[in-house]
Amino acid sequence: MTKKVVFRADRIATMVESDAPYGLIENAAIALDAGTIEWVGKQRDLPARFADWEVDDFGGRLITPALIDAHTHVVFGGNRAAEFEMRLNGATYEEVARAGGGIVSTVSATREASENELLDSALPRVDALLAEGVSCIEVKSGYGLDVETELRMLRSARRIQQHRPVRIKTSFLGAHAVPPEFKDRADAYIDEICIPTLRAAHAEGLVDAVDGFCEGIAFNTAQIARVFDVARELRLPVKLHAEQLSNLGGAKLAASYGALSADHIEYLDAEGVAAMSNAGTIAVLLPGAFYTLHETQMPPVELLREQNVPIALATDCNPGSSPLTSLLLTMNMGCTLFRLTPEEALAGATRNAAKALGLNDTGVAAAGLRADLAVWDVAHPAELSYRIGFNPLHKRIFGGI
Ligand code: DI6
Ligand code: FE
Repeated sequence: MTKKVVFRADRIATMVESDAPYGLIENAAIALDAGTIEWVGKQRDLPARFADWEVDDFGGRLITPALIDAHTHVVFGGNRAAEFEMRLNGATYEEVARAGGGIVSTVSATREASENELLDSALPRVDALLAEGVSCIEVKSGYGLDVETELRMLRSARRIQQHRPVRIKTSFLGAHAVPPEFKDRADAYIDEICIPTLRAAHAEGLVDAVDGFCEGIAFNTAQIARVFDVARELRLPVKLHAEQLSNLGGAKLAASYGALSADHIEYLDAEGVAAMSNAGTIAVLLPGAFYTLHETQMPPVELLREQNVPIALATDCNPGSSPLTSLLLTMNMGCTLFRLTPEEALAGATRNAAKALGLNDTGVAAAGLRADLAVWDVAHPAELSYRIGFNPLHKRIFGGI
């Protein structure tokens, strides 16, 4: 049951773009009614109409918008710990592949899993995110690579919100990898499986956005464009895994479709940044994959700043390149690995993460928006990015409760 309540705290980092760093308000109050923020400001300015509302005083704690994880693959079968161990015991890439490792092993495990099994195995990962104040998670398909399994992944993802107080946004990622049965026939896979599956998933109302993996080991820009043409026909927004391992011009292609985001982008060049800037495409940086893959090419953070491309940060939680379920650690990695400021890191996990999902009702603490908040046992918002592997969440507020 939602209720009318006024929270007080020494500080609210509203993350509203303003002259104040973090949109910070000291000696702050925030009024919530039926899951919506009614008012935010200084305690001494609280309008009289809130005077008789119940008050929750959080004292020296900090309130922020709830966090948003804008790029995950939390629904998948099995895990890849065995190949992680094999590699660290000296096995070569080929030996790992011959032992059935790599993305193909996750595809087999996902195909074998029922809808309930996929849901059950995703929930602990979701719980880890929620425990750090996350209110909204984007979840991709892409480990089925056949009609039935792609649909099953999306159905499982949508069902998460029946089991946990969280908002789920689903992205169709049929163009994630070429499945073994289509080896060397990527075009046929796009035409015979990926596009018909997208149409079926959309007809079932399972798709919020269409994603792809544009890379030498996945799909080229012409193949991605064929999928994006269908997305456009279905009036679905697009986003793209682009320039993760090389520069194929994926971000530029995505921008030409007005993409919500281009993600990874370590190898993005100035032309790609300019295209994203013109299209209003968000840069989603994924330091967990950078870390896991020992990547050394840094995303072009300075160019993104110069061209006013908003930067989001996400876990990329997946069994291969980023088995990461901490958005706070992701923020720390964004600062330490990519040299983001703590303010940029928090904006990346709130305001800009919302933009990367096309959501304008969340991501900042402002009147009229959803009452999704996090209350932290910290005095200053920089502490959220500064600590490594420590969770200072005091309370998560989802829809006002
Ligand atoms: N980029 C990645 O790093 C992952 N997917 C993607 O599009 C890899 C996924 C995996 O190895 O399971
Ligand atoms: Fe990803």
